[in-house]
Amino acid sequence: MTIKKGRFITFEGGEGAGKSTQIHRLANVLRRRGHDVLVTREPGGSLGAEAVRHVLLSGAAEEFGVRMEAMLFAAARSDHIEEVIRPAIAEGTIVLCDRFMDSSRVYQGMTGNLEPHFMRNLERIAINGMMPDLTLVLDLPAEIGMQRARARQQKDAVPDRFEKEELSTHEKRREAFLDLTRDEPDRCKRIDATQSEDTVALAILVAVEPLLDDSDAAEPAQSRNP
Ligand code: Z5A
Repeated sequence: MTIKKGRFITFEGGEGAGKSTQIHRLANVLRRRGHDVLVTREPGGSLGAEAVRHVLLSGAAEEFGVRMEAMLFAAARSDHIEEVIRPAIAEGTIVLCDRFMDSSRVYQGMTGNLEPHFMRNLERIAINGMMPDLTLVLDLPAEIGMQRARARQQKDAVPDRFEKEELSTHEKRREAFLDLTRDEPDRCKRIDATQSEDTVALAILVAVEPLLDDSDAAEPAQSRNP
């Protein structure tokens, strides 16, 4: 009997970078190839974490400070991992997650100015060994990402806790995500997200392929178009 290997792939980047779009495209390709795929997101992805998501994105926790927000993101992450991600991976599922620990490193650690040792300890406790096999950093100028996100929004939608921040803050985050691709090149791959959706999808598939063991899949590939 072969043991199917689960995989854990995370998508990171600024707002409007195309993470949700590309996760769903990749999930469709992998499912057509016969893989079990779970699409999930942070903050959220489990019952407990979805409850915390609302507290964080509505801005209800903002007045209690960035340290409190960081701990709430970590609590949500821990619940998400233990309730959803770890069990799925143990069953051989490919888990695709829209944001994960690198968002905490960038949003709370870097632009939130929290101390590195505090962030490292929080991350270690929250992820409890569940490191992504691959992290795809969708990179584009913050201004383009904001424009895309605004164009998608309903006319009277209110920007969330993080969307309303200054463009310069979003640009700093872009740089921090790029630093990750330089610091951890084996895990974190930069994807040029200014390109067309089809081109980005292809670049993502090229980055993911080495991780796949298609002998794990239930049936042969039917299509290679992402
Ligand atoms: N956060 C944090 O601070 N700490 C943490 O630990 C975690 C998160 C986990 C969650 O926001 C917020 O929480 C996030 C960071 C913080 N805040 N911000 N900002 P969210 O879940 O509500 O949203 P998001 O993660 O920022 O994603 P998004 O804004 O929804 O964008 P996206 O998923 O990357 O993009 P999209 O929805 O796929 O695409 C946006 C639009 O662009 C859409 O109309 C697409 O059709 C279009 N699009 C997509 N690709 C292309 C290309 N290639 N060309 C042209 N147009 C495109």
